Amino acid sequence: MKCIFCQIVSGEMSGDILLRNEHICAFRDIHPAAPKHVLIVPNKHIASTEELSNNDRDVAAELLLAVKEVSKLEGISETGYRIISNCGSHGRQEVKHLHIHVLGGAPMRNGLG
Ligand code: DGP
Repeated sequence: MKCIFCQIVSGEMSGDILLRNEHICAFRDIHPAAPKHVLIVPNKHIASTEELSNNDRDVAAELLLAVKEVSKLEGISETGYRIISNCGSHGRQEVKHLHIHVLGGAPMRNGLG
């Protein structure tokens, strides 16, 4: 079956999209873990940070720059937020398409583990 996030990027599956450009797409997480929870994904299928190559420098930069745009759109740029990218089984990555979680809208719990 085709990757869920590829389907959202292509429009085959609906998604609450906030932002998109040539390289990335940002949409709301279907199971929000915070009042504001947005996922930023590359349009191109890259499975995880481990699969990023030197040819992906533009997309890697766009992913991080999109965090700032999302924070403005979600009204959390001043209060702050947390970004997370899970990778592999120890990272508990469920969807095997690289994504950055942007979480905010309330104080995050202490700790990262
Ligand atoms: P991760 O564990 O980092 O792979 O998190 C994957 C996230 O993707 C999880 O928070 C739920 C979200 N998710 C899974 N399926 C869908 C979907 O079909 N639509 C949206 N918007 N989010 C999804």
